[in-house]
Amino acid sequence: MVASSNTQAQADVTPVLDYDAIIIGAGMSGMYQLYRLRALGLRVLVLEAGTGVGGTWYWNRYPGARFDSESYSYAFSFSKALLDEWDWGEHFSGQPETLRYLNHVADKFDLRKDMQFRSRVASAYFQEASRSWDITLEDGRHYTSRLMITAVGPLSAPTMPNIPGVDSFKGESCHTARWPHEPVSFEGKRVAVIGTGATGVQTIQEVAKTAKSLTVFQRTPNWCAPLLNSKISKEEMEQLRAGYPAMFQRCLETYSCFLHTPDTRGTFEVTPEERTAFWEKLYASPGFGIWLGNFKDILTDRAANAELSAFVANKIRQRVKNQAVAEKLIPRNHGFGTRRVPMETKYYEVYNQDNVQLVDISETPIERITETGIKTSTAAFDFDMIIYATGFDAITGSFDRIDIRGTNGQKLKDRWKFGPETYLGVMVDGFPNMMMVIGPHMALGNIPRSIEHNVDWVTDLVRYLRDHNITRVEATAGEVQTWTDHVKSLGEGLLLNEVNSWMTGVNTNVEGKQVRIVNRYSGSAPDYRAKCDAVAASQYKDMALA
Ligand code: NA7
Repeated sequence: MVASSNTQAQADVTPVLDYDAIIIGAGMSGMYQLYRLRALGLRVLVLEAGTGVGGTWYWNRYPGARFDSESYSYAFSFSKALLDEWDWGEHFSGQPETLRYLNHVADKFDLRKDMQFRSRVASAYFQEASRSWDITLEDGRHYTSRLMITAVGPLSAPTMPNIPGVDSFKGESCHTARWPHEPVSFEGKRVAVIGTGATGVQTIQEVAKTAKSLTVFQRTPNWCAPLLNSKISKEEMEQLRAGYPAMFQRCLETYSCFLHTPDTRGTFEVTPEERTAFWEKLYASPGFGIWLGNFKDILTDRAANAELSAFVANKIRQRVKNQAVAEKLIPRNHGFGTRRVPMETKYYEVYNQDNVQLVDISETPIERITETGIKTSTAAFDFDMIIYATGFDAITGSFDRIDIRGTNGQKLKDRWKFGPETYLGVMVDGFPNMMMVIGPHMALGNIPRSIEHNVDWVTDLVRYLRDHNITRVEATAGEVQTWTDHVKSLGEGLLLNEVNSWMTGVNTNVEGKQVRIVNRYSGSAPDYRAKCDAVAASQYKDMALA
């Protein structure tokens, strides 16, 4: 690494490395990490598999893809000039607008000059002798770097369903996270969607508008809630801009960095009438309020959760005309908010349309994909197009795809076989000079807010290493154990951790991922930041520096 006070003797033994830092991924994490490390004067390269910046917002260009969080609260906050010049068009911006924004950021800060696209990392091996990482791309190109910073995203390894015959379909088919860059028309087509998570819901409500027929294959219904998006007028944008300092400050203070934060009251501390009135208000308000701004105990108290679930179930019954269909859309195996709540725009009303059919594959499972469509246990359907909204090998999946080996050839994938083990979600013992931005055990919440803190923290650490001529940094086994135990203990008592979902690391399409694990930090973001800041203030005394 470029050192502030390198002596000639040190320079002689320092191996010639291609880079001081290689960042994997050009999503929001990688973009901001590049910006910060370049400002330190480091030689940095970003390796990105796609052909452009944006990460999640580059890949997920499926119809209807959009923010579920308020656009302005989800944007970068680090540059006043950027905040001053960017106007958001909608309260919950669609993917095209978000991708335009991220390209604007890349242009403004000239980020692309240190980025290499079409560069999927296949392996990364730590070399003890040179205290560096050897990083090889799928096409064989190879680089060396003192530091490796993963910015690979928690939801970036899409998974196709493990249904026999997936490759045999002769019509058009696509996973939502691999959607083509060219426009796709549904007009006159018989379309199938498999999957009813946040992605499936957004896709379904869009495809239903123009498809000749839409057949939704639902294995597990999810509790969805109205997004209530709207346009932002010029005057409103100016008001929002004037309120940025207060808004970002609020995000720093709330539990998960969202604008919404739990009500201080318990569900049963109010009368039934007050309760219903509060829920009616939340159901009629835009965004995640009904999930994250609800009574404080809805995600920990079973009775409270059941009461809220019953309220939302009735909303579904009111909105769907055919009551047999409504009952199929009401989740039975988990309570409201214990999985990621898909935000919807007239999703339930879609099932009142003549061109839309719901197939409950928990009753009649899909047996196989055929050349012409989908065969369930009771029927065969023909389609022109099959859309797979089947989700991701979440959080650790994006790491598993890369052959990462630390000291003594230890594989990260093996190390995390029974769940991730980390220090602050940023480092792992046995993997020196590797830092993770938005890795496992991180406070996800409002992710860009977490990214900014995470990147700033990593940048401070890198600056410290540079200023002290330190070329090897590693978390200790003891600290990794302590942090991992802490993260696990924070997850106890949360109803969310008792349910199968990507948030608990379960993916039926991935071998070895059928058992629930704790892969996210579920404490408060302010607590997380306080812990990280204390470590920095201690000058990283609990880490092994050499
Ligand atoms: P999710 O939330 O993991 O949803 C995936 C959906 O696909 C879900 O309904 C699954 O049913 C279904 N699925 C997965 N595999 C199969 C198979 N083999 N057969 C039938 N159905 C299947 O992913 P999303 O992309 O919607 O959302 C991920 C996150 O991205 C989201 O929470 C936001 O934070 C952004 P299941 O529920 O497993 O029965």
